[in-house]
Amino acid sequence: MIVMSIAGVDPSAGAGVFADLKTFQAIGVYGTGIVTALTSQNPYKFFSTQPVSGDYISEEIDSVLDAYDVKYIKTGMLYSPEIIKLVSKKIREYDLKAVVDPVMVATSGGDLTREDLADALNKYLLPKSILTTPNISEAEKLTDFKISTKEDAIKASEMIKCNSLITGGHLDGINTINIDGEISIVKQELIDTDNLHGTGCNLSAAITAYLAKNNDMNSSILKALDYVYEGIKNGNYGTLIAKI
Ligand code: PXL
Repeated sequence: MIVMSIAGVDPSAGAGVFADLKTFQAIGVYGTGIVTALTSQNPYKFFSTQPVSGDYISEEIDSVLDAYDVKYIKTGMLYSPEIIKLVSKKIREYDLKAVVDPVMVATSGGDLTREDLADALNKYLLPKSILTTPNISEAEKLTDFKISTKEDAIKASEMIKCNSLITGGHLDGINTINIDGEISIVKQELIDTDNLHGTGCNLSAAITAYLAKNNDMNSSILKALDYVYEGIKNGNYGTLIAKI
């Protein structure tokens, strides 16, 4: 089973395409990686971003899909509304099932985008996607609605334009899942750590890998939450041997 990540490169490989490939490997699917932008950063400091042109991203996607039969993809850092539009077009063209990590700013505060991407995500990408995995602040940006409680998260999930997992790292570990309008809550104990770089990337990559291994949406989400949780506990999700 071949999957694809469309995202930026973090050379320290905790986040971005390199991290996604490690997670794909750990869960046992073959990963391909489309680079939307280079960044120079490490888990503690963000230096700069060098975006790839839309035309070239398009060529990267075509070159892989010309040879490989890919059904499930994930998207991460898409950098600009132009790239969001282009990726939405490719999803339609190749009939891809996309899990969207609606990356807008880095945990480290780095410049992953120059513009407000929420409008473009809502207009072009989310309506064509099978799942999005915002954290609380991303969910707030997508819905223009402040989330302080579990009830708020549920309301926000009802406003988001596709199925969603709103992650609860900033809401007492309360993860809110909305699949076809059906809500479920999964609470995880918060782990006291400052090593959370790339957790969002690895979560959406893990969901994509589990889906590709024929798990349904709900069990893919539950297994991926578990995978990332174990990774945070061990301080290294990239090399974790997945529970499959
Ligand atoms: O986790 C958000 C993210 C996504 N993509 C890239 C990143 C980061 C955070 O640092 O570097 C490339």
